[in-house]
Amino acid sequence: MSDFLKVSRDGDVAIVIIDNPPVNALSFHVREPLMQALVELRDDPSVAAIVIACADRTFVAGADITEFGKPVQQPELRAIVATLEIIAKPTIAAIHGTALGGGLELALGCHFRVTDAGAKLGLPEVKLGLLPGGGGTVRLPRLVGAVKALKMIVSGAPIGAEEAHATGLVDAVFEGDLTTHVVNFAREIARKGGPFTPVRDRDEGLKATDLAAFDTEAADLAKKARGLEAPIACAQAVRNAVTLHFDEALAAERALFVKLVASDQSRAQRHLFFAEREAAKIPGKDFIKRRIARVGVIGAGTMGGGIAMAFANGGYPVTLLETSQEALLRGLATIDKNYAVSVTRGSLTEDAKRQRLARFTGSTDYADLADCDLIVEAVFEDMTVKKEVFGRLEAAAKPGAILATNTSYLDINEISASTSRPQDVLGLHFFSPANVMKLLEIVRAEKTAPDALAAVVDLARRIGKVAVVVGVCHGFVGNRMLAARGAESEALLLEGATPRQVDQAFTDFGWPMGPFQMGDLAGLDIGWRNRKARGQTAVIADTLCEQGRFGQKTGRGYYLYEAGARTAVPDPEVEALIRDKAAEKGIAPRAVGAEEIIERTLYPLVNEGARILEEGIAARASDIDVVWVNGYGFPVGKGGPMFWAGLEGAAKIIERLEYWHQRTGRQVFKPAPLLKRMAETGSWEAGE
Ligand code: T1G
Repeated sequence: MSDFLKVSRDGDVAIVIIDNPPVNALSFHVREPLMQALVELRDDPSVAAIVIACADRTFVAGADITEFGKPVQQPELRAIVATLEIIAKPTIAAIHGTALGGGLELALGCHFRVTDAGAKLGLPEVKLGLLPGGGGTVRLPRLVGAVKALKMIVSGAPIGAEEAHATGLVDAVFEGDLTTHVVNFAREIARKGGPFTPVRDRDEGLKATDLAAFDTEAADLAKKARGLEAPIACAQAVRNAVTLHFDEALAAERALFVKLVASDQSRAQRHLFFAEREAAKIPGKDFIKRRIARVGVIGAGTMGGGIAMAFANGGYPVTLLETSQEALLRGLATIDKNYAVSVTRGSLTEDAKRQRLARFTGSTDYADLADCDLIVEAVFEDMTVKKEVFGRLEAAAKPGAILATNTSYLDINEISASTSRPQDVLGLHFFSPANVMKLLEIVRAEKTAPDALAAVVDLARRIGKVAVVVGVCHGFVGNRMLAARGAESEALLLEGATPRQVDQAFTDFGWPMGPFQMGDLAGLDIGWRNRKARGQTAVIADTLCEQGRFGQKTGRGYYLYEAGARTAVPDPEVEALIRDKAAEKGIAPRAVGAEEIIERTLYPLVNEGARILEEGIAARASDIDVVWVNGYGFPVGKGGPMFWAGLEGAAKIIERLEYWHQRTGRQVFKPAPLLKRMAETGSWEAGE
């Protein structure tokens, strides 16, 4: 047939095997021979049944995302599915690995779906700012019911083989060799004879849909969309499947798909899909990664405990070291409590909790780190303390062990230079809570060995983190840019904005929360300690901290929080404090609009990003987007600050930065040369 598709025969059973590495995406060069094969096998009287399977590690993981935004080449997936589902002889999809997006839609075009035990099935298009465009919104509800389909399609989360079988999505789950099982299954079905009902005609289940309950569920899900169009479109399309005739609902799905695929939001989310994968690639030749089988963590406080959990959750045995037995037991108790909360919430089974806790070994003796391949220190953020720890580490750690610091700000070159093995030293900057936050800034120090770097980049994927390699500077990529945004947020308060107004502008923009609510959640004392260590000040934030207003943890910060509550209530005392500080500085309050708030906080963010690229602290503009989306809640529908700059228009950003630079004289507003070049060329490439 073709390099990407083979047809084999087992007697009267024909097996169509798609072979398009790495994930059997339905690229044009697969679709064309697939359509041809189906037509030939349909018309071949010696063929009693047709099986669709895939080579290598997975069933079809979807349409080819790289083809979106380009002229569509025929045949499209929906034409292939329409041809497939009216074939009179039985058709069976044999699913291993993942059947995602167009891959599941292809399988829904078959009369039957069988899987192996490890298979995962889902329609994740919403994560690309899309909805299933190959009939998934109309066929899936016919098998699993409208509400289940709604949840699967709006969340984009895959389900396992057992659940797929239980919900009627698949007809059988086989242990062992799937091909043998599916051929026997096909032969048996063919022997029993048809007629075989296409999924499109199986709408009895749909008729029983409680539309009121459906709409309630859809409304709940819509609340979480935060300005994203795709989740709303997904819910509408599934509702159409219930209320409209099949072909009408299919046409409506198409119209929604065509609209979304051309949208800035989908372009932004597709950008992030590839950006996350690009970020894990270290430019230069392939290295033999150092082997990491056992991990050590020094410090069982909030960060240390979370980091240790991240490794244990990823299947790694962890040695957790503390200075005293008491501190160690406190740390282990917190870890146990965190797991217990997950069990209570149903996101973890009791058995999984036991397995994870069994991976922990507590110690107060550095000698117990001797068999660790990687050791991460998460002790107090002070250079003297860090150097003391690294001094003891390099004596205890075995040759070739990677020594990592979790510092958020300190100079890792200085730490590494304080050891005799700088080639083993790097930064692993986790974000709090480290067992939850996906982002991991991997900091390459001047002498970090490439094989050590490659090993931790690989390890990050294995523990479910999104890794970005960055250089050494104050605050690396994320916190350095945050400082640029933070300074302006405070200035806006002094000039007349309230914390609520600033935060509202951010949530309207698509952030989960604004800078002041985020500050209260993280704890204002962290920034305070850091400013003091650097001899910097922030008049309002410092004053709040001097008054013991550290945020949620003290029940008051920029906002008031009822005991144990997370709802931020504006506090007139804070607004009065801000007015007093402004008066002391001779600043007369004025009206500050949302547009100005976004300009003065996000344009400097982009500008600082450009400086970071100029200095080579980040290898790609897209790396900065991955940092901000996965570590700081930058809205996915905007693609990250550097991608958003393209949507917003670099020329406009420069014009407004120059305006504010003129008015304030502040350096954060002085346009970076690379930003100017971006305005001329339309891409960040020029400076990379
Ligand atoms: N199209 C093109 N390239 C893809 C791809 C896809 N669908 N999926 C993966 N790749 C590339 C990826 O960029 C990387 O490339 C390599 O394959 C390995 O991927 C009409 C509209 C399947 C779970 O959203 O979730 O169908 O970096 O590193 O960790 O309704 O890939 O090596 O050059 O991620 O083992 C819907 C997307 C599409 C699933 C495997 N499908 N893929 O994870 O490998 S839209 C998806 C994944 C659609 C229809 C619609 C994951 C994976 P490179 P990887 P992995």
